[in-house]
Amino acid sequence: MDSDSDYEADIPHFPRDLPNILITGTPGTGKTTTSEMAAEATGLTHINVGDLVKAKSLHEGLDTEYDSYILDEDKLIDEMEEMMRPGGKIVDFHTCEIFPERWFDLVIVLRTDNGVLYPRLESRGYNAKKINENMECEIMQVVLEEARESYEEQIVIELESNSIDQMEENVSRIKAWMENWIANNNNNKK
Ligand code: DAT
Repeated sequence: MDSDSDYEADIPHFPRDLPNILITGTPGTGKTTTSEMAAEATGLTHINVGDLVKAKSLHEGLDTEYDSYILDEDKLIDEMEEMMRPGGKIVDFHTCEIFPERWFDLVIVLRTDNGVLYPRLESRGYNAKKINENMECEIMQVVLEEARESYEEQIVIELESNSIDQMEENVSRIKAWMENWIANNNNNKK
């Protein structure tokens, strides 16, 4: 990760008219639902990275123990680079440290209480090992720590995602943040 940051420093930020937002968090915290609602509210385009990985075979096969794909990170980054360049994307993925820092203007980490997350994961039909792994990930704040290590502190925002009300509130905040970003961006161009 550190070597990535050094490398990042040499790459210019591409100017973009619309921001790119990353919505990340442990599986089950509400990334896809929130991203879909935020895309609807803002007009930005939702990229579900998990779906993209499957659709374009950006993986090295299935990890049968965890019943999940083994990501081919280089292929994924190459695939997404052109999509990200013009801005206007909401990227939804359960890990955040693999992406170039320069892609994102805002990184949202969704958080869910244990007692709420467990039944969400159960109802997905995950096996016990996968449920425990994800519960531990959330309890240890793994994704939040990753986000704080991978992106500038001021662009990383932690949001609670336990209830529908909180989800709606989160979408409103994303929309307000985007409008603010656009206004600032246009002012800077004048
Ligand atoms: P993720 O994309 O992080 O894996 P999801 O959006 O697929 O999560 O949501 C998993 C399930 O939990 C889905 O049935 C919707 C529900 N859910 C997610 N966030 C919620 C929230 N804040 N309030 C109520 N239900 C939520």
